[in-house]
Amino acid sequence: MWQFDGLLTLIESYDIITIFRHEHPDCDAVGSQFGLKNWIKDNWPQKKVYALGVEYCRQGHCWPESDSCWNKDIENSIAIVVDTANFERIDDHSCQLADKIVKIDHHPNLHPFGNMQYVYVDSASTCEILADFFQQCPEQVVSQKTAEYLFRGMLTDTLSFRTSNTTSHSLEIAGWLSRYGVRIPELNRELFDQSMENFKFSNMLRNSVQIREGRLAYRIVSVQEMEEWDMPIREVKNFIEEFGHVYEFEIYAIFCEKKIGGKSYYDGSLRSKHVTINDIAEQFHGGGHANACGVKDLSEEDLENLLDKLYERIPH
Ligand SMILES: [Mn+2]
Repeated sequence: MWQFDGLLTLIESYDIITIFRHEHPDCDAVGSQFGLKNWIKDNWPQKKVYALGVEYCRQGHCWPESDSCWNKDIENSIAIVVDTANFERIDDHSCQLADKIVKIDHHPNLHPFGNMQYVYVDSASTCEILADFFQQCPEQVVSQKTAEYLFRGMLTDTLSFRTSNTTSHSLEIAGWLSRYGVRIPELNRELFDQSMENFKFSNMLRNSVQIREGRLAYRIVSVQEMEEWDMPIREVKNFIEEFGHVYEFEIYAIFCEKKIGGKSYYDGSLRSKHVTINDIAEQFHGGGHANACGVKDLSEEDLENLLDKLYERIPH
């Protein structure tokens, strides 16, 4: 159980609450945003609550549209920023206009910001932290809608409770949320079923994956392939889990080519089953969680270096 000293009082004392999330939002970012918005609206219907941000989430069909509001409203609001490790990553920097900023997150707190912070890195998702907070507010109601928003974020950030940071607490919280009528099979299908086009693209990736000594699997996707398949970089990266279910692969990665001034550079997503790799990612303009992180702007030489370092990290 985590500490939320002052958070409830803070929410109660503001008439306007703005909720921000990170750019390229995933379902944990949007789920915690709408879960919090809905919970506040259910319990204090007179408050104005805005879920802000301009970019779309990949599973856009699961979520309401973002709100928009006047700067005047932001100025009078408390801004709650969810699932966002550093200030630069916030989708919409107008949060700095707010009277106070609160950070609620589960990423390593390397770049603290805000007047108050509730950062719990042992949580598998930000939605798990919020659910824990709601559980500690017995006076307030939790609707099915709120529970389902949070459940979606938990499901996606833990890949259906399969990641190494899934704990008994994650499952207890999920169990507690499911009491409020979470439609478990429907949510899973909605989040994880794919289109036929994506099915074909993933087959192509699987068939052409590169494997080093059976332990490190990766695929470099060229600009030309992304054009042919009409797949932007941020979508391609989501296919990394296609390599995540092979006994032999300890580390797996996907890299996307981009052309800058006629030269090729690469952005990548990295995953490992057990070994820590985020310290390696940090050497290549990246970072993230111990077993799930990213790198960017790699030259071809950087890419080779990175692959060597990742391979060396695997116990043989
Ligand atoms: Mn998250």
